[in-house]
Amino acid sequence: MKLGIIGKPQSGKTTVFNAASGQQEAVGDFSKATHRAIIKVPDDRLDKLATIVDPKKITYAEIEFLDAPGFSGKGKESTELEISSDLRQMDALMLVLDAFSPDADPKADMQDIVDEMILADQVMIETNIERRNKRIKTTNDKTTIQEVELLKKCQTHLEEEKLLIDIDITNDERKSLRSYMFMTEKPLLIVVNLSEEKISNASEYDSLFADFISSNKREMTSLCGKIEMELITLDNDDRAMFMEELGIKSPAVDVVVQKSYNLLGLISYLTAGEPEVRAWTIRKGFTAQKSAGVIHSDIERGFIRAEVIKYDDYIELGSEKAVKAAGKFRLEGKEYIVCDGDVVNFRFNV
Ligand SMILES: Nc1nc2c(ncn2[C@@H]2O[C@H](COP(=O)(O)OP(=O)(O)O)[C@@H](O)[C@H]2O)c(=O)[nH]1
Ligand SMILES: [Mg+2]
Repeated sequence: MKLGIIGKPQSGKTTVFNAASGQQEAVGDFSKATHRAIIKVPDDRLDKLATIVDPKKITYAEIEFLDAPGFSGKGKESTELEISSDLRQMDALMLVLDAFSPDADPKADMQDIVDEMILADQVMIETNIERRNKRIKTTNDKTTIQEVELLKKCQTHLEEEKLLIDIDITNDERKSLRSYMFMTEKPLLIVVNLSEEKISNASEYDSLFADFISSNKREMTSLCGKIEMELITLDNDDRAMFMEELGIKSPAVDVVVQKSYNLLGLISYLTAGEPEVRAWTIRKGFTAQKSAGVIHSDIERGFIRAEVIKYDDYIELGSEKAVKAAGKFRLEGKEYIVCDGDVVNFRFNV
């Protein structure tokens, strides 16, 4: 899964990127550099399982982060849209808002970025309608006519300053929109970037964005990017001490990653063997057979049964043997819907 970081210039995008990735890209500069990183999804369930299984290695789920410039932050006044095509490839967006400067106005900044996303989609639609109309003139192709109708529907929706996430269309129509990679069709995580002083009353921002995130596929969280960036450079002991001093329970970056995961409807199931304890990313609602395919298509094809232990049972009882003795070891068929945190072993035959 790919997450794109967007926001006004100087809102803390690269700071948050560094905090999440542990990279040390220059902050506070106006260069239009693009940064990429693969980030491990923190998951202490893997660490706990590892204490039981003692594996050779632990493999976390991964997310790709892209810190890409392109938004002017000028909202409707934007004249040149320079939104990088890389951003269009993202599965979800994280919008970083400046709430640390003395004259910060995160709500207004959010509106500006949303306006810019709407503008970008409008431009994309206009170009495509034009191109298709030309084709219709020569071919009178029926599918193309339908496509234009759908694009016009989107156009009207955007003119009302609404995001395409919320447009009321059929699933098939939504599928046919996918290839345009519209900016306003992506799930959006708002990240309010607080100053060091405001970190203790972060909740005051919750109400500010409550309305915006009440629709589906939108989430918010707040953090202090600057502190988070320092946290990630510390070793575990120092980090724990620093966090206690600041009254932070878990690094906010973990929350960011978790929330992006939820936004996309992603969950993980776990495998726990001696060679490796590992998290596997699936979509909510995947059957056991489909989930097996994430490991290898052979396991999906030759699926026989899934041996499933609930994570909590595994930890509480302390071993596979004890789980079996307690009658909590389950054999599930291919239609079983895998849950977040299921510890699974697939039986298969190829
Ligand atoms: N006080 C404070 N300053 C921050 C915070 N996050 C970023 N900054 C500062 O804001 C400036 C811009 O940050 P940067 O990450 O480069 O923003 P970008 O242009 O969006 O990538 C830098 O001088 C940062 O040190 C924060 O949480 N608190
Ligand atoms: Mg930057």
